[in-house]
Order: sequence, then C-alpha cells, then structure tokens
Amino acid sequence: MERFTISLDEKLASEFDRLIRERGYLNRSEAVRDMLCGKLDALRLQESQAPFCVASLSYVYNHHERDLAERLTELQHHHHDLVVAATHVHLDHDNCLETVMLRGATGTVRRFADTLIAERGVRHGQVNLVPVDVDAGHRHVHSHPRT
Ligand code: NI
Repeated sequence: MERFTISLDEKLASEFDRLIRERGYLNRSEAVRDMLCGKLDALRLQESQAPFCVASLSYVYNHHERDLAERLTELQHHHHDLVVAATHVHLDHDNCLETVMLRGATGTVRRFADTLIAERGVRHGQVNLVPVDVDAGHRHVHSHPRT
C-alpha cells in the first residue's frame, strides 16, 4: 500500500467531503481510489483493448449564446458517422440539455466528445463510453446518400 498526501483548497475539500457523504463512501481514501479507478478505466478504453464503443454525451448550454447552438449542430453534422441520435431538451428560457448517442472507434468518439465539451459555453459536459465488441461480419462501410 502506498500513501500520498493531496493538497486541496478549502472549497474543493468541503465539496469533496459533501460528495463522499452523498455517495456513501467511508472515507476520503476510498473515494479517491474509486475515482482514480474510474478515470483509469476510461483512459484504458482509448487503448487497443476496446477499439469500438458506444457512448452517451450530455451537456448543458445557453442557446442565446452567440453562434453556440449553430456550432454544436455543425460539429454533429461534421461527424454524422459517429452520431446515432441526439435529444434536445429546452430546460428553461435560456438553457438547453442535449444528449448525443455516439458509436464508433473509441479514440474518434472520445476526441469528438472532448471537442464538444470544450466548446466555449458548454457546461456540465460528461461522456460515458461503453466498450463494445464489433462482430467483424457486421462491420460495414457506411454510405451516406445525399438528399
Ligand atoms: Ni433548447
């Protein structure tokens, strides 16, 4: 067992302690271990063990923000090969919640999700990647007819 010390500012420390209570962790070490494992799992997904994935990406944004809604739609169209479906919920007068279902090569899906999350004005961005086995017999080249 290795031990190390982490320095947190007071605000972050108290938020972390609140999260520990809410999630029912016994102590900080257990919570940190769990988060670390989750993060490492997610990173491992990018590597060769899980070349394909499905994913759900969620985020909140203000649709009044200049060009943002348009930029997000543009990005999704640019990667229509990855985007399986998108759901848009008008949360209130200003804010929208979007959940985008993705499918494709793990690295590509991850990069696409990171790009959307990093767009200025996008908040609470989260992506959940789920590794899938792709049956070689069902792996086919998509054609994208124009309408
Ligand atoms: Ni909306």
